[in-house]
Amino acid sequence: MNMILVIGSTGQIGSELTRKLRSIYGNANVVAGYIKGAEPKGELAEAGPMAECDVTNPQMIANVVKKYNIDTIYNLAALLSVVAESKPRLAWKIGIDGLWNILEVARECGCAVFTPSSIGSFGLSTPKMLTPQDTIQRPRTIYGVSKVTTELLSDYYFNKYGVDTRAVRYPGVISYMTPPGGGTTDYAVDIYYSAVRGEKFVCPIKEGTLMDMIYMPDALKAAINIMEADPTRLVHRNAFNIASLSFGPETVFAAIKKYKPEFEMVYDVDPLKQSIAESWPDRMDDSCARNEWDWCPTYDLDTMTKDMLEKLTIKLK
Ligand code: AKB
Repeated sequence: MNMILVIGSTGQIGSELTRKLRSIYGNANVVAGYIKGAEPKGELAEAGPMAECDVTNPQMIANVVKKYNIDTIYNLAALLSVVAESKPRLAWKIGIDGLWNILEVARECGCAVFTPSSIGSFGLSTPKMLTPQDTIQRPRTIYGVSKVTTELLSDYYFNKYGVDTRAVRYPGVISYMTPPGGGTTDYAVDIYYSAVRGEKFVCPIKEGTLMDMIYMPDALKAAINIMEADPTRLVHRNAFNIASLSFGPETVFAAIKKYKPEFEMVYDVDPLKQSIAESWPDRMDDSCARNEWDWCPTYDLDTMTKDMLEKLTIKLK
């Protein structure tokens, strides 16, 4: 029987992952971990257990894990790339000191741990097209530095202590439920909101700037499938490239225009976001994930666009 703790359960990925895990493993078996000021509300709070679980407080993590007999931790606590640049110490404190606290509890209590990495773990010296699984990782953002460290620390705990750590490198995640906060790829979510609101979209990323993206249902599927994968097949662990979509602003704009012919977009490039975007891959090679745990995304740009527009139209009514 799985008993799961989602740390960061009210964030962009955490809120939807908690719901999905509850639908698979049962409401009572998934604890929504949160920090003060970001408490779960509505169905997330009512459907299953919830517990304050601040990654910077090791005793609090240990108490929650012991109280609920947790065997699997999904650690989604992190600052995204743009906001981390303005709060580098906090980004490190949450991303790395927090992960260390979780891994220590996992070592003591025998938990498996999922801590996502990102396309942000790559840098300018990484091959941009079909970025290999094992390649140069010299990012210049604090977000990237902390993601590479996340990967290494997670591997360290697996190799040294046998903690069952596994992860994926997330592309920009697109969803209609909880908005992302402070990422470089946020424009790919914001553009859908503008389209549904009937507003002109002001794009902060230059035409022709490719980045990997993924629709939320596929992002959730990746997190769950990697944790359920047969460990004897895993050559890699922290963290797998997962590719799904790769596009620049003009391509997602054209995909939306097919359903919203009146939609307009102009560019007003944000220098920080643009420089981060240019340091990330155009498209990752995800063949290791496909070979080692049968990764296969479901959505393409058109099916995602149709779904995003339909769901956001209902949500924003
Ligand atoms: C960000 O833009 O910071 C994130 C990411 C790609 O990791 N969405």
